[in-house]
Amino acid sequence: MSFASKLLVDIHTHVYLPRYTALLRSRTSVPFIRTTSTPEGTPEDRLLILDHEPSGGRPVGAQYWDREEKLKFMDKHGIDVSIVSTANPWLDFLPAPQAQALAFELNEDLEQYCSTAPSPTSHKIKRLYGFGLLPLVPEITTSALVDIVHQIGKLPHLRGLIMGTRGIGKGLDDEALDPVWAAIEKAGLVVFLHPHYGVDVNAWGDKDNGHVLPLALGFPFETTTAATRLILSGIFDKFPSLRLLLAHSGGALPVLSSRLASCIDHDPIVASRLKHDARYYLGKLYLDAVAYGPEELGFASDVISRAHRYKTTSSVVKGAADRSIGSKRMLFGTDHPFFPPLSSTEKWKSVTENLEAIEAVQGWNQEDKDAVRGGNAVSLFKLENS
Ligand code: 5CU
Repeated sequence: MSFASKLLVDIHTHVYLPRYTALLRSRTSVPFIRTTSTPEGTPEDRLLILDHEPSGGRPVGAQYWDREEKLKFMDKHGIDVSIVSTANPWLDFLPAPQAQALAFELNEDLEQYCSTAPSPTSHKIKRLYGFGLLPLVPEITTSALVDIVHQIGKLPHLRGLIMGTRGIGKGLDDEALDPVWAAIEKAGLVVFLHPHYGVDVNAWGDKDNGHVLPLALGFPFETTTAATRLILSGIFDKFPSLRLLLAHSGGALPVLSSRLASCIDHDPIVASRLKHDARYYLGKLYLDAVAYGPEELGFASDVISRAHRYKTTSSVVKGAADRSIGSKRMLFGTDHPFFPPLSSTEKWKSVTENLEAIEAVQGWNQEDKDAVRGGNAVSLFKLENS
């Protein structure tokens, strides 16, 4: 058993870099950070990133921008390596020229954030790597996007890029993005697809449920829709080596993939568009293991395991799929610094729950669990090629 295959690697962990935080502080409309006062009169920073953020935003502090805090969090939870990404809403709200300039600067900043962190001297793998970002906003040119892909590809600690669901205004299945996907595939970068917009807090009802509905359901449904659009656009037929990692274990896509296949079969516009049954494409995906429960992780890995059977057939193949196959495409994450505990605890429940879930998946052996905790990330992000 190699040393690297035993590492704990967090692939879903965010930061607002200082340059981005300064931008949020300079704004007065969402997204922004404002300083208010607690009832006791202490100044408090609050973050508003969603349009209907409950209770005037949430408290925000050094956990969101200070690298020391990230490293302390990692130490506290035994996390060896983090692949850090800028948190939503990235550059979505900016005009194209500003988004383009800022993407370039933030990618350089993130490289610096990772490369200057103290790292173990005993082996090549560093403590911090990153996902860069693209200026995916309306009116940006394709060549500007491709230039930023090339920039990210050359920064040694950036191993992928994080992407929201809007594309340049017409979603991710917009053919104008084809040169961007081609450049990403060629550079061997992993795309981390992450939600921001969710569904309206008031969808189908009126009661105040805090942040629960947009986060628990809206976020994953947004990812489900965007990833499904990509599948329907034939992205994996056009770019078969593209590596797409979905946040929150792919949302509802695993449980809906057979229904998706059936709807495609019955739809005159789409039925002949794809080379394979829709379930085949689930096997091309990577999913984070941020699902908080062993049954959900086990189910998602079953769906991925099953996918290879659909390479040549579109009929249902009987018998249970081998869960281990799917485990090779699932990767531990924490969502830090989101989901802080409401009262002080030694460890964050959002971390321990995800680790316990991995440990408890029926049908995953020790090797599968180690792979999900870190081994898969070491291979996917080529962490041994430092
Ligand atoms: O709590 C939240 O709003 C979030 C968020 O915005 N982004 C994220 O990655 N996790 C939780």
